[in-house]
Amino acid sequence: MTPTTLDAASPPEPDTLAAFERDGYVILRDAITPRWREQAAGAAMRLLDSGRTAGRDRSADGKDGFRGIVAMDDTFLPLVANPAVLPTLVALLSTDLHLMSSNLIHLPSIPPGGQRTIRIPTRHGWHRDMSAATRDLGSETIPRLSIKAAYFLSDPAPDAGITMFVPGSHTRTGPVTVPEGAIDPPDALTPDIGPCDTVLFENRTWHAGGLNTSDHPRLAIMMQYGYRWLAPLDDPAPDLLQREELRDVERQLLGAPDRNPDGSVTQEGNGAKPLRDWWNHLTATPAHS
Ligand SMILES: O=C(O)CCC(=O)C(=O)O
Repeated sequence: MTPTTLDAASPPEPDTLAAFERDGYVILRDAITPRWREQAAGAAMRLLDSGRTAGRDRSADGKDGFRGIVAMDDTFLPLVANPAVLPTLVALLSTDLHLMSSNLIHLPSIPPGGQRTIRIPTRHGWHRDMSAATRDLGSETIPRLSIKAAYFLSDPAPDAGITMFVPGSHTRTGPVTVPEGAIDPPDALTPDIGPCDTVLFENRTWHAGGLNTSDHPRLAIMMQYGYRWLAPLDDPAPDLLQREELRDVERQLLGAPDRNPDGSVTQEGNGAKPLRDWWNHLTATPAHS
């Protein structure tokens, strides 16, 4: 059964971790409830229908969305420390984590015969995340730095434009090859996910938003977690951190710095104590790194 609280969480299955290590992505089944998903879809549409410009992320081919949604509507807050996902993230990265971005993406459906400007052979859209880090460190040596948990709030039908992946591409050093005239590498696939599942993938895994021809917009949330020493991508939300009802683990993930309760500076890395304590309570297995 899906754990609903951090205290009820269990360590990840070895098969889950092995699949991620092999493929660079893995599906976690039933990571959210149908009820929460419905509420989140409503909250997402309210944001998209609003005139809000702060954090707005509009891009090519009618894509719309926001970065930093956990600070925009409390409906999204339970995703921050989702007990169905957090153990796998910690096992694959470490306890020294924070949330780098909470990103809502609205991908419209392409009408039959509609002209596209992305997902065409000259602009196929396949990429790795963290392109600046990859540029600085080099594509041969860039390590796993972050993992995204992708949730889909609209029907994840095969024609809905669910995020596609090239399995195993996280350990390749060169770019993926898209045959001339095509828009996908031959080994690309769309994960077989259900409405309440999430798919985790890392910064090195080659991926692209699929083609949405379903006649309905595709609504996705990408929660990106990375090491605390990496800069967040969302606007700072200092008010959120002050919320009394937050648990320490959530506060860490939302960016609490290395400080003592009185505000004085503590040793570098001490800000990861909440996740460290939680993990040590969960399992005797050391977290990654
Ligand atoms: O919209 C999608 O499915 C892909 C999003 C994406 O490429 C990303 O979050 O890096």
